[in-house]
Amino acid sequence: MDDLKQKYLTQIAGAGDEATLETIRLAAVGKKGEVALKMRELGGMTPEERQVAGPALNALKNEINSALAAKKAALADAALDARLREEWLDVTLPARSRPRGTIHPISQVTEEVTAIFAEMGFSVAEGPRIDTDWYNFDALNIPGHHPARAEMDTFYMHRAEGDNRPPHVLRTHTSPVQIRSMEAMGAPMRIICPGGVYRADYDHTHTPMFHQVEGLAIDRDISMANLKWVLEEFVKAFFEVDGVDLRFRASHFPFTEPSAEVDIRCSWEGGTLKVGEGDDWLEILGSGMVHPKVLKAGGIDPESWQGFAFGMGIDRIAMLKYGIPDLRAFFDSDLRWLRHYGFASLDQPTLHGGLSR
Ligand code: 2NL
Repeated sequence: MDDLKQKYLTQIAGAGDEATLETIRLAAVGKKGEVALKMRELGGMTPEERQVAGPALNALKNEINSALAAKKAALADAALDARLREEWLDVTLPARSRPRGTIHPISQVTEEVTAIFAEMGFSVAEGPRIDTDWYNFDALNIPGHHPARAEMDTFYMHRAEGDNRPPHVLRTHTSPVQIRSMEAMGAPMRIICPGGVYRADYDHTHTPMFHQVEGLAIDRDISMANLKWVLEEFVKAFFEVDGVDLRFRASHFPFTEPSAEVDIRCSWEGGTLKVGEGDDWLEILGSGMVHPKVLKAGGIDPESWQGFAFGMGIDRIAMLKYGIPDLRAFFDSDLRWLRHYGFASLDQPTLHGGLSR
């Protein structure tokens, strides 16, 4: 029995894998293994012999079984250690050697405009791109017969027959967000609303989706003087110049009274724009005092509160500031164009750190 024990414990110790271990197990303690054969011999023994041999064989069987289990566990441990040594990944390594994407000029300019107005106490408001014709038109004092409401300028959402909900449109400006903000915040308030807007128009200078930023300040005793100062600060900061002349030209919008279009002094020497010098004028935005009817539509009492508002095209001021010649390229998703006109992804525009660098 000692020979048997020695033989199998040595074999188990030397086994290099689970298959070998299984072969040893069958030969030693399997149904037809050597220990089973020995057990069969118990029948031919005297009771005295059996009393010694029986427990000894059982002990042998147990010892071999525990040696097998211990070896099996040791082999599994070794296999896991080997895998852990082989299969590793340094998660602290950068996934790519450098960022491949760039910030689109529209995103960059939106961030720049936001940073400038944030410094003057304006927060950013957002709203749905699909809105009712009441928020997009009626609340802004744009009557039913106004040409801007005509089918050709506005994308109307399809309505199934019998649908009684109010007509919905793709917003043609961000003004509906300002009406919703008036309802939600009440006076006083200072917000800008940047975002995509839609008009059914497509040629060299128009795309059916483009971007606008509108601003709205409501308080007691707000006047055109406040508007003028805010816009002057904005233009200087945005074009990164120390001084600029603004020209307010009387104009007309249904939602402001009085209304003014704003030009900035500039020169186009050698085809590049210089803001703040020269004898040319460049129109960059529309503005005015919020029409009393519009304040009322937003739930604000025009007897107690006044406001100024303005709107400008983000795509247009991006083209002017960064010398981008073709509007339609903005929406082509051409990687070469994006690498050329895009901005580094980790530089946040701030007034103190520099807007564009
Ligand atoms: C332009 C002119 C403008 C506004 C937008 C506005 C919004 C509310 C009330 C009053 Cl809720 N006004 N927005 C005012 C004047 C001009 O945009 O040329 N945009 C590109």
